[in-house]
Amino acid sequence: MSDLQSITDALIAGDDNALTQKVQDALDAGTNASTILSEALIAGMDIVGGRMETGEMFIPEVLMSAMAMGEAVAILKPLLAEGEATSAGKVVIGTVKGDLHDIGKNLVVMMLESSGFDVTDLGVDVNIDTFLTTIREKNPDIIGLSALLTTTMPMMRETIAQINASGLGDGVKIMVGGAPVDQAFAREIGADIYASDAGSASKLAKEMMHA
Ligand code: B1M
Repeated sequence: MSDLQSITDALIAGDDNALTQKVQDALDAGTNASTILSEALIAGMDIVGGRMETGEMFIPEVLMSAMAMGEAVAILKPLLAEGEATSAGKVVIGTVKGDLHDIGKNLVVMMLESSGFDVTDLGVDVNIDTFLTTIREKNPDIIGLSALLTTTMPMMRETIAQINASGLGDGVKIMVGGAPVDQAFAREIGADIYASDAGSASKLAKEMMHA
């Protein structure tokens, strides 16, 4: 069995000890950190999602996979980071109210930080007032909103509307992402940037800062 396949299997099994060991073994054998992330871990979470949909996996099992994924990503993080010294800009980011998914958002945070952004991560289930207060406090260049559920996409729209109504949106770029979000929806709700994955999120954020 290939290194990557055995990593995917340990992720699906939610076996954090086996997973972290296999990730370390693959790194020691010379496998690239971003290959492990995209081809074994993110690919594995897609399989978990499919099994969740068909009822082959239940929430506690999905949660174990998610927690194991977090531990594996922590091992890869320093290797994926470019570690730029100066701040590329300030970002306030969170998963919108009603939504508890944070694996993808955490990857976006990791990529932004490794590109030199100063990131304030508000976590999950972030209500609109928390966004508004933090924007006032931090004066960010970019606000990031993540949503993984079709049922929380309207909260993304509402959050942007309230940011704009408060006047705090002036001069700030809003970036959105998450599996059910696409470019058309982003445009419709008034977001400035849509990013389909963590890599393009940091690339587009950098481009936006130099625009
Ligand atoms: Co949830 N869940 N979940 N879940 N879950 C999905 C999203 C689902 C598609 C599974 C399925 O049915 N196939 C489905 C949504 C269906 C829909 O809305 N149409 C679903 C459901 C239904 C639910 C519950 C309602 C289940 C229930 O209770 N009956 C419940 C909701 C809880 C809530 O949020 N209120 C629920 C709960 C959970 C867990 C808690 C068990 C767990 C989350 C743990 C955690 O995040 N800490 C969980 C998980 C793990 C998933 C799946 C399996 C994996 C999500 C994930 O981490 N993917 C997911 C199925 C799937 O996506 N295949 C599913 C890997 C991650 C790297 O990708 O998050 O897409 P992703 O992030 C990418 C991009 O989207 C992008 O970059 C990231 C990295 O490349 N991106 C951004 C994300 N945010 C961005 C922000 C940006 C830019 C890019 O700018 C700011």
